[in-house]
Amino acid sequence: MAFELPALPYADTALEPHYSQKAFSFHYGKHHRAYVDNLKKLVAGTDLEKKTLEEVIRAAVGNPEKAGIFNNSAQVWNHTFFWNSMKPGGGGQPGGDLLAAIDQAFGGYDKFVEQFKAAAVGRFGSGWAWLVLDGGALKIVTTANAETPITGSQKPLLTVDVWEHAYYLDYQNRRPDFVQTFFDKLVNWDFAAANFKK
Ligand code: MN3
Repeated sequence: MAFELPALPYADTALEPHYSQKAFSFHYGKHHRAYVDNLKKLVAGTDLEKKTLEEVIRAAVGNPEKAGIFNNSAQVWNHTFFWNSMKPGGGGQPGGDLLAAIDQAFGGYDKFVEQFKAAAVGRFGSGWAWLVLDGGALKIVTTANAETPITGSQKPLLTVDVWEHAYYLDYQNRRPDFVQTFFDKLVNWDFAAANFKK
């Protein structure tokens, strides 16, 4: 398939002031676009060119000779998932079955946010923090660099990009403030709930 930069699911000004148009212009317009452009170049003329993005990620993971393909394809997927993990007017608690599952797994919504924040802040260097379903149980996990839960058996529901490039323009070095704002103002629980039901 042809790999393309997917459109943002909202205007690049829609998350102001919590995630700025300037941040999107770099993070989406330059970083995400570069992963797409690099991937296209790396698979051009190979048997991976006609595969889906998920197939490319799974074909390349763990293969040192395909590290560039893995890193760029997984970063394309992770960023698209991250944009969908936020929405204009987001923030606050989920409802229904997902809230009940969070209460059961983490001892309440506030405890969940504290644990997620601790995991996201504790990921040294570049990576991602995720809420996943793992064998029917909700878990908070982090991945390094481009790594993504979809190469294993975990099903991601939600992610926060904790690469410095994700928050530096709006939050400078304050990763904890970015993750707190994500849960207070940005998180798209409708997206997570849809993934939870799939
Ligand atoms: Mn990023």
